[in-house]
Amino acid sequence: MLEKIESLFIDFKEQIEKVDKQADVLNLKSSFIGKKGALSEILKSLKDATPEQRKAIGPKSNEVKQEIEKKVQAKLQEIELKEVNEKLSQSKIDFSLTDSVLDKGLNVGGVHPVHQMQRDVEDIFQSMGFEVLDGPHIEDDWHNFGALNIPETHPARDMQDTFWFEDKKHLLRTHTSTIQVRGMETRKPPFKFVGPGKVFRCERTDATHEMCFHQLEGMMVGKDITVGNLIYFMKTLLKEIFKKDMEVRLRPGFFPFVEPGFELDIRWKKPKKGESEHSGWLELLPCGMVHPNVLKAGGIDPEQYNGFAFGLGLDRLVMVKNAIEDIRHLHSGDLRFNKQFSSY
Ligand code: FA5
Repeated sequence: MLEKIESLFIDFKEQIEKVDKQADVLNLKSSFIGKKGALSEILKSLKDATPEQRKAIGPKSNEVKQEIEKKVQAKLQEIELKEVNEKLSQSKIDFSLTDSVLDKGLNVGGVHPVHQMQRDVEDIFQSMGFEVLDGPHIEDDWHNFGALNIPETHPARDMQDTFWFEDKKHLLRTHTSTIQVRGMETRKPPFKFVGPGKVFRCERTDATHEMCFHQLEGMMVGKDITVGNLIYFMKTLLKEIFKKDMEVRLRPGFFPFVEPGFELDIRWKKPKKGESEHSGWLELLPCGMVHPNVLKAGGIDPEQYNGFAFGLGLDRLVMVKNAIEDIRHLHSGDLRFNKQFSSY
């Protein structure tokens, strides 16, 4: 039997050299190692072999099977490469275009600075063990408000001017805190995740406010989590982004979904002569300890678990990092602005 397996392999090697179509390779594979292939036929007489022979035949047939798999994969890749090269040789794309040609005025696309910032922040949190979650732009009342301890008549609904749909039940999410709710619904503690994305508010634009901007939500739930943990992650984030210690201040902040709640501001511009010491701060990163009602709404027992949450303004982070005076430049679509960023 051993000899039969060896000669089967030699036979396979000869035949695979002769095929040059994907379908033929796959047919050849199944005729040799498929369920009804030649190898299975040989192995049918394994029952008549002595225990000694079986000890040798088992590993040998596995080895041959693996070798055949490898050769099949290599052949399939070879055929695919040949096909791609043939297509390329007939295409009209000029692959000899060099950087110097591009310098002469051809426009190349690039990653938008806000998107680049989102990727950088995601990388930082992933390196600290956070998952990255997504959520829909169109939300219902429960995920945007109700589950976040903001019932229908609560005045906090007015803090974020909302674009409602005509049915008055759906809306464009006003914050990424919706991702908190969806994350809690699908996970069991302990967990930690971030959720970036676009958010929408029906508000007047100015140098620091857009109607459509980007946030990145973060949440960590487990046992005995403290404000100390929250501050550690916030400090690490800012240090990684700015590569230096930034001047920040933490002040009490009210959000119905956290208790206690904080506002983390970052020094943005130097105050000019005569300005108050509070000018030059930019509200960047509200955060706090998750309110027990929010945990309950997410199906988590607040007697056993607690956690922190934060909602970072990504556009504002890009502004501080690049000394951009007006947020409206970011989404103006003005290429003269976009081209100043290295990836363009
Ligand atoms: C919120 O949206 C809360 N959901 C954040 C939060 C999450 C708090 C978890 C506590 C726990 P706020 O409305 O302050 O909070 O927005 C968060 C950040 O988004 C702000 O600090 C700011 O950086 C940014 N931001 C808010 N409004 C705008 C706007 N109109 N244009 C650009 N950035 C904005």
